[in-house]
Amino acid sequence: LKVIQVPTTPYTDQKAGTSGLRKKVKVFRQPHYLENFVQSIFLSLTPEEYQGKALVIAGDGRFYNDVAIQIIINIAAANGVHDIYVGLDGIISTPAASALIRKLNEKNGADYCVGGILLTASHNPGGEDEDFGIKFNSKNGGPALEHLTNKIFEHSKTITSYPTLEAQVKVDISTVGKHSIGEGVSVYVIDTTEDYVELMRSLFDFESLKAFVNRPEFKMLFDGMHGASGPYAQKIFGTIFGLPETSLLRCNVLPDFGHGHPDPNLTYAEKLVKLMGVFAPSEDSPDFGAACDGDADRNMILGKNFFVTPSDSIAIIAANAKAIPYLRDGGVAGVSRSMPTSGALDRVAEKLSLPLYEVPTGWKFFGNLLDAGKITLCGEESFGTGSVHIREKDGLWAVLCWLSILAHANEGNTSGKLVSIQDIVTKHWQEFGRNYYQRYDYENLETADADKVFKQLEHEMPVFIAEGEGNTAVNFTYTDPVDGSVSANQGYIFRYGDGSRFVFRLSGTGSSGATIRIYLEKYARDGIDAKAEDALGEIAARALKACQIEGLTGRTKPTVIT
Ligand code: VG1
Ligand code: CO
Repeated sequence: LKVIQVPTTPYTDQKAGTSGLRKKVKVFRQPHYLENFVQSIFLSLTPEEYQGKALVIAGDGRFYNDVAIQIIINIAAANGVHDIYVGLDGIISTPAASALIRKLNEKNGADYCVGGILLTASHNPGGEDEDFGIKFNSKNGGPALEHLTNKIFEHSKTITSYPTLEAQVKVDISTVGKHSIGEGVSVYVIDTTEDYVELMRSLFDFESLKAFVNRPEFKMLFDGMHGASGPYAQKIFGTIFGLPETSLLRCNVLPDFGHGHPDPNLTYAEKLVKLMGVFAPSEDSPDFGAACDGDADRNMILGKNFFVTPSDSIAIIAANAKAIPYLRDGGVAGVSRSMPTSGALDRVAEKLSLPLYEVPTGWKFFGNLLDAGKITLCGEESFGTGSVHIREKDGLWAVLCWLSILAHANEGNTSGKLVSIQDIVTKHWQEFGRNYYQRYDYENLETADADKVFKQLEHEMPVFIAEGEGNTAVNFTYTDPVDGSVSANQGYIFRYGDGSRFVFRLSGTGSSGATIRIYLEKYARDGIDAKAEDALGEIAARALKACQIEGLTGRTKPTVIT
């Protein structure tokens, strides 16, 4: 294989956000833009880590995936990577990629697979005029830690050339099998649904779940949002559980997600939300509904006429671990949530005497805790839930957890009326109290306006502190208990004496402008039946006053409320 060095000039904007580099497709199409970033990944590793080793290239199926995969195959081979794993048609969901990296290293020795390059912009829209994304996951299957993403950024600013194959190869990724590209270098095109299904089968009781979902009084809907979860969902819910095709919505992967915004929330999964009767209750609504995002790591859980907040979801999974076979058998060592995620999980941890860790936003921060065995379950308010089985959040895993909890709650129930998702959540609130919760997103603001909002918040901190006994206001800094690394500037927390709070953060996943997120939370031991927006009314008003967002940005209301 003859390798050539291609001269290039650096870009200055390749700094990873919360989860990799996300930009418009047209940005990635600039000369050498993708190549520079990919080579910067290699430059940030030592040659011993990848030469003669394996690399996974995953993708969520979005526009430009196919082109990018071929470019990366050529650069990886030129860098001396020996075995390259690519998904059939280029598709490997983010959780399946994490699982694959881990499995390759379990099977072939821990240093076999250096990690994976994941081509995804997750829940961001796809298509020629929309977003593309790329991130590196390390050999534990988890997103690269900050010291590594910082290194990649540094290299991207100084890169002068990258290697690639003189005779560019183009691998047929539509056929499963081993494609030799010369001198022992191979591209393995694999269908990862098999491996992923086997992993799920090892965690859950598929037999009892199958029996449960086929009960005549039970009806469920799954919405793949035309993202990467589709093929996996079809296999588990369709082929194995035998659900009818009418239960599986949008499970075909489309490069533009059918012009949709593949983010499973109350705004963007609008059709499912309607069918489930969340805003217009009906006796005929199905019993269970779920959706995943573009790369299948996020999940939304719905019951009959009911929405489960992600913050409650992780708390309830933790509280019901006995309903989930591998958690029942293996136990739960500890739990973790991202800072803006509600304290519902804290209540469970307290009651069950489990260690609880509060980390900054972004799944990478759970990695060390999971690797060190300090936690078993973790979650984020942004529809992310996961466990120690991989190092990414896992949408379908969360759906299987909830089906297990439902099945368990209905064991021996022959009344003809199922214990519902709402019953389970209500019972949880009765036992632990309720953390009312809402998130306001102000998307795509002018960056300068967003800066003004944060300046204003700094002025407001002492005002808020003086306002009430026990009030605090801080800019969140995290020290990783495993490696001692410090991450500063992770969001402004305004906390009342009773633990209620509002939090401000700048999003790190957008591809243009700035997005401000406001997180509102109020804990109620009793009085659990209010509407979230009512219970949070006062806190919302105080938060809006604190940030003056309307005056400073001209926005009269959030783009999305979840
Ligand atoms: C958002 C969420 C965060 C999540 C991240 C990646 O980040 O808030 O909780 O980990 O997306 O999720 P930000 O910086 O925009 O708030 V995904 O499914 O896009 O990988
Ligand atoms: Co995602």
